[in-house]
Amino acid sequence: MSRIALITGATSGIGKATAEAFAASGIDLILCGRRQERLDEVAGSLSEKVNVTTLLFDVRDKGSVQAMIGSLPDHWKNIDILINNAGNAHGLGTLDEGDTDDWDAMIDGNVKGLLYVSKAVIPLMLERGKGHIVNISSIAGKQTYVNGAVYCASKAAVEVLSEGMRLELTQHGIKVTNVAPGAVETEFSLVRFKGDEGRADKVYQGFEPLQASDIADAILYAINAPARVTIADLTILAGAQSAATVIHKK
Ligand code: NDP
Ligand code: 8X3
Repeated sequence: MSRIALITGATSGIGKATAEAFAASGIDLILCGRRQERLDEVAGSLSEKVNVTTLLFDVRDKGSVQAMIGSLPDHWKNIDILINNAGNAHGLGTLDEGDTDDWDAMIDGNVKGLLYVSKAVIPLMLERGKGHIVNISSIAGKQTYVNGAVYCASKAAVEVLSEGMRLELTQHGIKVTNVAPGAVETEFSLVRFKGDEGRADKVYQGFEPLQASDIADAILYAINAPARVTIADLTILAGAQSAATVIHKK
């Protein structure tokens, strides 16, 4: 029987690439995001390979998270793999000049949203005595950088939550993997810089950034490890990157 994965943030970047990699491996998909058109597009192309369903919700809305995941038909509630990927950075600047709406978006989405989705899915895994949760953190969760305090704090929280989840869930047959990517060329910088394409493009110039498919490959490795192996933590940097903000550009 094929496995079922629920992926948040499946409309773009790492989440979308993970959906593609999972479909190629025969894993059925519950794709989540806030843009129905994008969800339909991804579902349309992947449903030729595997069974796909979509859920439209904002991870920050706990009522909607519970209601949408709760509304899945019984078969789809047999979630084997949860990819907690939805998230973004909003803005890059000092705390004194920071926009509190940006802080809310990062803390509410990257931290509380991940918790709300996990709270909806963990009981389903506990009932079955198996599962695998992959949390997408960041190198920013391990190394704080100038002007990134709130985003870095939100990802540091993901690192801690991965550890906390592993402590709680390993005894119940549920694995937890924390994935911390470096610079991946996605819509991440476009969102961070509020649609400023020039500024977003500049982030990835002068070196070869990671592609979303590189992270998807690592996730696939973690979820396909034998039962005796838990891949607890993966940090994946670009080839030219030696730390969060140290990138050797040409
Ligand atoms: P993208 O902007 O390309 O994708 C972000 C995804 O998250 C989209 O599918 C978006 O879907 C979804 N999303 C964002 N906010 C919400 C929300 N409130 N509710 C529901 N879905 C939401 O960026 P990436 O693919 O790069 O980002 C994916 C994850 O990887 C994030 O957690 C990010 O922090 C992390 N990361 C990214 C790195 C990078 O360099 N790109 C490096 C390290 C970590 P929609 O808009 O349809 O809701
Ligand atoms: C995204 C990578 O280092 O730009 O998490 O914050 S970074």
